[in-house]
Amino acid sequence: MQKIHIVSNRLPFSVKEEGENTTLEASVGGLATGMKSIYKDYGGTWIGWTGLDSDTLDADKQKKVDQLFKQEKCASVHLNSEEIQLFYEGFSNRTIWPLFHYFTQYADFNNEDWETYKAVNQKFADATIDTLEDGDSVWIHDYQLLLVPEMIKSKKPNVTIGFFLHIPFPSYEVFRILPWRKEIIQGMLGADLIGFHTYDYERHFFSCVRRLFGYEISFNQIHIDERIIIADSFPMGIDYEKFKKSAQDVGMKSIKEKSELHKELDKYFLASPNRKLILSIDRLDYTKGIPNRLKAFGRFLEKYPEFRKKVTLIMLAVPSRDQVDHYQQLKKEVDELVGQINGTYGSINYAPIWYFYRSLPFSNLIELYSSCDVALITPVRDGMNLVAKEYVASRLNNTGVLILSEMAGVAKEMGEALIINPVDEEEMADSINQALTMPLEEQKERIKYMKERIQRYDVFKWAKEFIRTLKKAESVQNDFLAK
Ligand code: ADQ
Repeated sequence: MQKIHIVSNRLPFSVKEEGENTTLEASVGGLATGMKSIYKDYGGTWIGWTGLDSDTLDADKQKKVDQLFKQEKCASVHLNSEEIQLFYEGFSNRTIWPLFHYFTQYADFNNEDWETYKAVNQKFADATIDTLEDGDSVWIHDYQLLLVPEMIKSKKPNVTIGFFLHIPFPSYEVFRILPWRKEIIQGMLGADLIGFHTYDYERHFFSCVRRLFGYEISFNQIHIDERIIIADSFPMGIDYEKFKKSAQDVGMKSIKEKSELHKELDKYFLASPNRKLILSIDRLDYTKGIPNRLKAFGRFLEKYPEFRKKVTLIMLAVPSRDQVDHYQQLKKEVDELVGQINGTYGSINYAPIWYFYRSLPFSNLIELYSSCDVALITPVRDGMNLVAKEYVASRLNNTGVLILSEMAGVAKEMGEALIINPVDEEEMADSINQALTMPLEEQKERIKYMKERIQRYDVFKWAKEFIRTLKKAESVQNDFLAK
């Protein structure tokens, strides 16, 4: 049978240490959910980094970790502390991430980081090549591994390669800033199918290919000598049924079974029936537009004083990349803004913002999605944004309002949301007012349409559709060679 292997920066498990005991804990992220069905059904291997610093592991420990991953059909790639610093925190998160999200002023261009990025991409490619047989397919994920497609193709031309980018692909005027722009495009062009979340990212990619190399492009196919490469958009979905079912379970819980958080939410609403909750959930990342969102919420409380003491913003920020300076500065800015707004509009029994700087268990997330009247999702740039889809999927009776940034890939599929410009604080403040005063019938109408779309094109459909197009890319190539 033809196998399909998955390659991503991180494997879908984290290593957990409890005393002498080492175990693996499954990741619940969107990618892990979508890919698990694919790599199991097609008998492949998942190749990726363990998440550990190999300098801290002795030979026995490394062997043990490799064995645990092997039992799960995963092949581990080991990174030492220098590689983690220069490849992961450096080129991936200090160069590609800011540049591709249009934060050009945050992007570092450091030759040592680039050299390590190349060497680590080669490590991933070599680990993949070791597990491959002719006729197999490989699906490579995301911006940490942009060079891997070409590295595999040059050694294994008979393997069909798919690549999916989970972040935006920027316009040529931004992409051209990168000193290694040609190498990056060449790396990606090793794939037979290149996938993006939206048509805009695909269009930007084509324009870079055309302007940097002058290759012929017809419809969505790039022609390079004897090769045909397809690029297309595949908007990633969520496990819709899981969110729906979990929201139903939350609704059935007796008081005894409820979590502390849930009880607090009940108390909040009981205190006054007119109270409303707004939800904001992201990794603490400068692309997510958190300071603008907070300022807009402050402006809302200033402009619409009738909502003071009646509306609370629950803001969850998951700690992320806290070794990178820009993330440390952002944390400081967010802490100060929350303090300022709570200081200005709060009272003994009212805090305008409840701020959690931590990751929450899945069950708490569902409780929040089910309880909050408004979801405020306002990134300044975001490849897709799955939180918006998770919120809609969890609204059992179709009430609730989604306020969404036009800069998130997901906005392309969610025309019924209140779409805003994430740096326009005045517009955002007015949208919060509009959301809180929207008639129930209108809320239901809007959520219903979005829900239908999310249900139809869930994460499993997304993965299947990508694989189907990958097979098509293979036959288009074979037909071309046979002519
Ligand atoms: P992210 O930038 O991580 O992903 P997103 O798509 O919103 O962004 O996914 C975040 C995930 O983390 C969601 O599934 C959410 O439920 C979970 N999460 C958020 N806050 C949490 C908390 N406090 N506790 C626990 N879980 C929490 C990147 C790109 C996105 C793209 C995805 C998928 O930046 O644009 O949508 O990949 O391709």
